[in-house]
Amino acid sequence: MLFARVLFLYLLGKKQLISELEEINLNSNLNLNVNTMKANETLDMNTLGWGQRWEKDFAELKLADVEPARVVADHGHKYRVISKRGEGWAELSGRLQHELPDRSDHPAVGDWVALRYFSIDEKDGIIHGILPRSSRISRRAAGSVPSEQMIAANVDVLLLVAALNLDFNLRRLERYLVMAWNSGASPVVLLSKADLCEDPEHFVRETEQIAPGVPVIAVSAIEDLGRAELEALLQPGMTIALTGSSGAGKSTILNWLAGEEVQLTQGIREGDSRGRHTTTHREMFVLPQGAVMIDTPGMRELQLWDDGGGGWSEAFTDIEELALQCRFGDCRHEREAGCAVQEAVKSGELDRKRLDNYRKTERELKFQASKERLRQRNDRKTTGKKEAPRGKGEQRRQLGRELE
Ligand SMILES: Nc1nc2c(ncn2[C@@H]2O[C@H](COP(=O)(O)OP(=O)(O)OP(=O)(O)O)[C@@H](O)[C@H]2O)c(=O)[nH]1
Ligand SMILES: [Mg+2]
Ligand SMILES: [Zn+2]
Repeated sequence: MLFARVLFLYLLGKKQLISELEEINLNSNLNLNVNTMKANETLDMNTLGWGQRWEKDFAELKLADVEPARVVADHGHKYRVISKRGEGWAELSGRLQHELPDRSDHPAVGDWVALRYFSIDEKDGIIHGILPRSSRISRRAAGSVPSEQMIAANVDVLLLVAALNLDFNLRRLERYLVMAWNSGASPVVLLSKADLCEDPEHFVRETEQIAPGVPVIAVSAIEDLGRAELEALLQPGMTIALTGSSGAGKSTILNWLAGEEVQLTQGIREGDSRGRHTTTHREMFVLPQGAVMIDTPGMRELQLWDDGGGGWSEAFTDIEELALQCRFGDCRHEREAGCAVQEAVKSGELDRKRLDNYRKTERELKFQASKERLRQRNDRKTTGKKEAPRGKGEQRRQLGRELE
């Protein structure tokens, strides 16, 4: 009796899911011929970035009747996923919804999931497991309580796109670099629309100053500039994501590299060079060069998220290196004698605005971390749960150790 009831609810839920999904009626947005696949034909998951590093974690889920699938678009509670059968729709199992109260633990674009198909000839199904993430691109969600909003998962290289027009702003780029260093992905700065700029090399040098150890490439999709440097990053199996302000030219870069219009683009506003928020959700594409690329919507203002892993300070290694030469170990770089940081500001080696931004970021993230700790403590009081899992910074160090 109970079984019949469960089966009924399951079928009802499934029917509802499918009718809602049909309404959305999206085009296939992948550069893979998933729509022309013949019966019994299967996709090679390696083209989507699958490989040995995922197989072990997948086996450890110990789930029966599941196949690996990758989330390629996030439509709120429904996901577009690609598995060996091609592209389909998926929803998170009721059990996982219950076990994962934090929205940031729900599937995000780029995630590898364990998919159980509805039937032997369908591509749609239910997600019963999510593999641990190798990196997490995230920001702070809107709202007074600090919480994490996922932008993309399992990204190897994060392209920070900033246009060389009136909207160009080094301080904003610094914030994007903090996000990148917090994520576990390797950052690369793309200075886009180089055709609009008299001297792109000047901006490349300026950007290099605030992005120690990060490659900076000037590109123009219109004039096909910087293609070779960019294509060198597009190795098969790699996952690359685009982020940056609205109108920076992210989707244009994707189309340029894909060699066709896979993503919609739109003119920016006259006057302030701001974008119109054309891309509205994150989507993943396979490029002809073999890499997987994730396009994301531009953000109005980037609110940083930090889990306390401390990765963010890697965005300011120049200041941290200077600080090592301060006379006092606990120097706050204000008015202390023998402060190497203040000396560098005086000599012009370090821009004061960069030091200000470093301080501002530190304050912002410390404040956020203390609020987050308070929230976790309160949560533990009510749920009786143990300490939260390790932060990204620690995860990345762990990954580094494993690769050594
Ligand atoms: N001159 C010039 N214009 C460009 C270049 N790349 C993009 N654009 C223009 O910039 C505008 C915005 O481009 P999009 O690619 O839609 O920008 P986006 O970053 O995806 O914006 P959102 O989806 O809103 O986040 C469009 O009008 C593009 O034609 C370029 O290399 N040179
Ligand atoms: Mg876009
Ligand atoms: Zn100092």
